[in-house]
Amino acid sequence: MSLEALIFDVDGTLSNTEKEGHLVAFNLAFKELKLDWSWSNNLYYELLKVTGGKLRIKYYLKKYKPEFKHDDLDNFIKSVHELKTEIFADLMNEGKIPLRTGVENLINEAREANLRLAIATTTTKNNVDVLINNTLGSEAIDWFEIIAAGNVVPNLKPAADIYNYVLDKMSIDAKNCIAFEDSEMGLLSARAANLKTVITVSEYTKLHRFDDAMVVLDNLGEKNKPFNIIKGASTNASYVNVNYLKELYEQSS
Ligand code: XBP
Ligand code: MG
Repeated sequence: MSLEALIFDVDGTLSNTEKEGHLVAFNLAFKELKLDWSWSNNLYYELLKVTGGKLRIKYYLKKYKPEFKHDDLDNFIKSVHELKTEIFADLMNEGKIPLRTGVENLINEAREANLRLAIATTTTKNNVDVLINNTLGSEAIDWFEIIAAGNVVPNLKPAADIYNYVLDKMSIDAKNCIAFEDSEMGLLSARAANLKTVITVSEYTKLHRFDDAMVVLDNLGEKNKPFNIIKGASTNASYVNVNYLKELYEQSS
């Protein structure tokens, strides 16, 4: 048994896209459509319990705008979400939303070590493309063998579907992979697909439960910016590199 592949979540894991990206894009879309919906940071913290933008809007309407009526609600939500996705791409193309600490270094090291790379996310595929394009560059899309985005499977995270889809497409066994997640929903999804998982908490997920992770870190760390271990075995490593992943992998095998 050996480590062969790394599978990354996107929102909150590769980049802090929620606060500066998705939340801003939702609110700008509502404004452009003259809807009196406005999501505060606190409200968004709650709304993030629902994965997937369209389902999140639906949940919001049911709970906070029960008086809102539309003849074809699902299609209306779809159109609001399409506008939100366009606005999100514009924000990404402004280049203001960077990758999280250590992500680029880990991806580069993993490529040098010939580890296979993939993405398993709830977000819309175009959001992944613009993020990768604006941070790692236009060729980086091809570094990922599979980019699986939420709507290719029937059930979003915390269901295992998106991870199982990736494993199936890569024809790889879960036990040869490590997943990277930032949220409890993501961890549940990865674990349901039997994946060993590294957690890097984000602003919105600090208080989540991560019972079943290999390790819980505040971020991936870099050479001169060590990570802090929130939960897990101590190590001589100060940032996540391939050697440290192998160490974690051996410990949990
Ligand atoms: C991410 C999400 C996404 C984004 C919005 O969850 O829940 O819904 O917030 O993206 P995870 P869309 O990181 O666990 O995959 O609006 O494109 O759905
Ligand atoms: Mg996430």
